[in-house]
Amino acid sequence: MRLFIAINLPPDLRQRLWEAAEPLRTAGYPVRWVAPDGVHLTLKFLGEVKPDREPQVVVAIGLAVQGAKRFTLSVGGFGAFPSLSRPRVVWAGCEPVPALELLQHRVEQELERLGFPLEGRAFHPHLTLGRAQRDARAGAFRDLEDRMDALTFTGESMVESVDLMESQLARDGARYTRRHAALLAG
Ligand code: 2AM
Repeated sequence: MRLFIAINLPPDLRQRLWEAAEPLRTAGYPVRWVAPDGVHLTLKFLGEVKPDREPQVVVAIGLAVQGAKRFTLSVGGFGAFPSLSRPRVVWAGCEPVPALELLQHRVEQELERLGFPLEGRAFHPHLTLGRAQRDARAGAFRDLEDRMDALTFTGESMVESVDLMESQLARDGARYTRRHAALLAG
């Protein structure tokens, strides 16, 4: 099973974000857009995991969140990785507040104990809105930055759990299912 650890947002916030990003979708960029219910903040991608290891992963997430309190996640700003001119991922930003960075760090630490390699890259908390097609031509995104600058969106949500998610790859994009929720303290 293909697993990752994520923070999920409430449906109304995802919907508002989807609506705010509409000018990007209608601009005709060569991007596969993520449906609103597929938008999440990935803390750690685990990849293919044997089903009998899932209980260990659940325990590790429990240890990672131990003592962590609920916190407010702020969403705002749009961008792209690795660059706005040749994007692979188009995203909405999340404010890298200390509670979020600490949580991500602890998830990394606990999962490393189980043999999942540490992420080599810095943590840039984001919500993936779309993924560029591999064969997108140079120049296809010329006005992306201007279009993003014209968007105004801010949203806040109380983070109440860290979730173990399963990703099932399908022809029309990935389907995500929540397999476990590790609750943060109130
Ligand atoms: P992304 O949003 O930055 O693309 C489920 O596939 C989640 O895991 C996605 O949100 C994706 O992050 C992340 N993900 C997928 N493949 C990954 C990989 N090889 N390394 C790191 N994260 C990955």
